[in-house]
Parts: sequence; structure tokens; C-alpha cells
Amino acid sequence: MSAPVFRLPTRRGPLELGPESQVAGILNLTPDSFSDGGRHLDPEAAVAHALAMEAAGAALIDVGACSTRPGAEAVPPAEELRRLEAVVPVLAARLRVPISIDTWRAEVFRRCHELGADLLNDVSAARLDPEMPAVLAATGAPAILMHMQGEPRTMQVAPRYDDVVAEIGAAFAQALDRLAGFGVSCDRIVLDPGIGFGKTLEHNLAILRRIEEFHALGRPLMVGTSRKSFLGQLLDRPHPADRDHGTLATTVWLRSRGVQLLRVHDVRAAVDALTVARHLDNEGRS
Ligand code: HH2
Repeated sequence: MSAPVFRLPTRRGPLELGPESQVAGILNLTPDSFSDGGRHLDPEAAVAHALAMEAAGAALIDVGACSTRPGAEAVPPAEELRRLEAVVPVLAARLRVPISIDTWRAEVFRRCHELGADLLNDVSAARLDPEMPAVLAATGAPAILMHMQGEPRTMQVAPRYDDVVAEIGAAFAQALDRLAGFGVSCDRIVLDPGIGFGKTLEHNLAILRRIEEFHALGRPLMVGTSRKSFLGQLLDRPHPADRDHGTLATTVWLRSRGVQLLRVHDVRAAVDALTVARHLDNEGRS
């Protein structure tokens, strides 16, 4: 059976996800993100980086201004918005690909949507801010809902599951139901199991080994492994910048399991890996 193609409506036209894996490029406007904090604080440098990721083949640019790394304290909403307001309108004018905003704050997303952003990427699956479902309903925007156990400040203290994949699946079903109650159709939703968000090394590995089970939910999947600490643990690489080769192994693995969207820092490397893997597959032969 051929893999489905999902069409998410955005103001820039439909974002088509599947059958091939595509890449979402990460743009962090933060001083403290775990791997690239401080590199794109200057709005001009941030825009240049986004354009370079688009040129390298990113299908989506994911912009964040509040780090969610383990233990992080949230920045005040005014500061998060200040960082985004300096960049989002320029990106909206200059990018051809859609822009997602990595925020769990409803007011931040509402304003960024007004400024031209297309999708929400919420690491709390629209749970941390009670206003988020209503804002999603009002904007009509598609959303990436990520699973997280707890909240960033405490999520890595003692994550616990009996069956991590089943429990994330149940949480996704609950999130879709809850949003449907606000008039947000599941047709606009992408699901992400949240690698590293309230998960141990074993939990992260189980999610990646069994990632195909999430296809049963009937929605496109996004996965973010890029430079994360489980790779550091496997490879004994304390510095995130030394984890790009490990990231590429997950890129190829996730493609072979039909994951539609891969959230990465190094877009060029991921697109190269996906292109080579596609040519090696019978289905991809031209
Ligand atoms: N990971 C991070 C942030 N947002 N969103 C989704 N949907 N999935 C993820 O895996 C994910 C995410 C963490 O990575 P990064 O943005 O590089 O770091 P920080 O949160 O420190 O800014």
C-alpha cells in the first residue's frame, strides 16, 4: 500500500506531507538553546539563516524564541514576543515555505499569526496555556502537537511510563479529542512524540524503534532528534555540536519508517542523507 499524502492548508497554499520525508529547519532566536543558543539573536543573521535553510531544501522553518531545554525557566512572554516580532514579518515576506512558531503561549502564537506565521508548533500539545485551543480555532492554523511528560523545568527529573509508546498514543488521542471539542479538526494536526521531553534514553530508543505504531493515528508525524542528549549518551558526546553524525543515522532510520517531517538544525546534511536514501530505494529510482 502506498503511503498517504496529507495536505495541511496554510495561507501560503497547502503544506504537503508524505510520502517522502521532508525537513523542518530550526531557527532559534534564543540566547540559551541547548545547541545553537545565541547564534541568531541578531534579526538579520536570523533571516539569513532561515533563507539558507530554505535554499538547502527545508519544507518548513520552525522559529522559536523561548528555549524548552530540560531545566529551562521560561522567558517572560513580552521578551519571547519581542524576539519574534523582529523576525517573523521579514520571514513572512521573504520565505516561500511555511513558517511554524515554536511556542506554548496562545498570545504569542496569535500575534505571530497576525504577522504572517502559518503553523503552531506547541511542545505542550495545546495543554500548558488554556487559551491555546481557542486561538487555534480562531486562526484556523494547522498545528504540530508534541508530547511532553510534565513541563520543561521538571520533565527530566524522573520520567516514568509503563509503555511509553502506548501512553503517548493515548495522550495524542486525548489531545485530538479535546481540540475537536473547540472546533479544531484533526485534519490540521501533525503529531510529534517529543524526543527528550520527559523521557529517558530507553524511552527515546523505544519511541524510535516503534515509531511506525504512531501511523495508526492517521496523522502525519514530525520527529525531532537533532543533536539531542540521547545521542550524546549513546556516543559519549557531551557537546551538542558533535552529534550531527548521530542525528543523520536517525534521519535515515526515520525515513525508512515513513516519518513525514524531521526537525533538524543542519538542513543540508539531512536533505543530502534523505536524497541518497531515496535513490537507494526501489521506489525512489528514476
Ligand atoms: N525539540 C525542541 C524544541 N521544540 N518541537 C517539536 N515539535 N519537536 C521537538 O522535538 C522539539 C520542539 C528542542 O530543541 P531546540 O529547539 O534545538 O532547543 P531549545 O528548546 O533549547 O531551543
